[in-house]
Amino acid sequence: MRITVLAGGIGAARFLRGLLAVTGPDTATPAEITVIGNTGDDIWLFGLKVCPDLDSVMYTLGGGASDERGWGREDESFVVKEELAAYGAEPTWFGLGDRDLATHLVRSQMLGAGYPLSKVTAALCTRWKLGLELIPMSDDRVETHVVIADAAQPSGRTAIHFQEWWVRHHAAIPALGFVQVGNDSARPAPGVLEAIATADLIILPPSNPVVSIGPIVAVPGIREAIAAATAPVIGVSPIVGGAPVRGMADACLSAIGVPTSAAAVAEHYGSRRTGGLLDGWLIDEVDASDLAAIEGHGIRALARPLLMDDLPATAAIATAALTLARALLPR
Ligand code: FO1
Repeated sequence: MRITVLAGGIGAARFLRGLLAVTGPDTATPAEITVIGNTGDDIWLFGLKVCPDLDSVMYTLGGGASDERGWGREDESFVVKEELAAYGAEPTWFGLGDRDLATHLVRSQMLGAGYPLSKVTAALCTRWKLGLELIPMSDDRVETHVVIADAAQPSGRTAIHFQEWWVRHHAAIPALGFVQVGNDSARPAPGVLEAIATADLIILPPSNPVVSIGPIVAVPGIREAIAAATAPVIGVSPIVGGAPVRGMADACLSAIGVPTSAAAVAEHYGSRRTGGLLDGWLIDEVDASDLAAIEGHGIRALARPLLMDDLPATAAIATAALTLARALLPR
């Protein structure tokens, strides 16, 4: 079985650990997994290309992630960061760890030598042995920028890089919207459309619907490929009991006028029967009252515990996604 997963950062990386656990070669549902990673979070800093969501998946599945931070490397130090600050080199608000810097140095060196990001990602992943294939959504530069109010501007607005909004300002400045800079000329990376077209199952894990899944399906051609795919598309709600399980998806959803609820996110993604993304939607049992509303949008729904507290819990969520997909076959 071929499974294609559209992945953001931390939530997706944790879900993938559970999916790998239940689709290994000796399980009842062995699968080849391809992950299409979000690169809208990417940022150039000090001449280095940082790819937070790709690195979250790579480090988490490779066993090198800092579990408590959810990003960057375990056993990390920040000596270079301190030295940069001593020079007054900005930005000082982004925590580049010493071990993490090696990833950005290798990546930037290979990009500088002319390798596309997809080739660079494959090269970096040979060290980490993820047990699946990780492809960036595009080899072209696409960055999520956040529109905020700015009285100093004639338009009353300005845009800052997603990372400045997220890390420096903790998403505390109201976002008036999100812009995918560079998106118009971006193309899916090699293998992305094929991974969608040949999948037996497509999964949208519990990633941020706006700044993780959103940028991926905004790359010209990807949303259309998913709508046309023969595989069922199953999503896992990142919202439980009216709040994001982790991160600040509520700040992002409110910026685009979507309520922070499992049902509202399903409606935002839309049913594939009406040109949207989803055939099925996993919600937590606390949101079981939403089941009818979600089914009313033409999306099959299943209520299961969705908190990924440990590997068995996450594996159970992955199994529930496979179960829901089987209930939807044949399309
Ligand atoms: N997130 C923070 O909240 N503070 C940081 O200083 C920080 C540094 C950082 C460095 C490398 C990296 O790959 C990720 C980093 N992140 C940091 C997380 C990052 O902002 C998020 O992982 C995603 O961009 C949002 O999912």
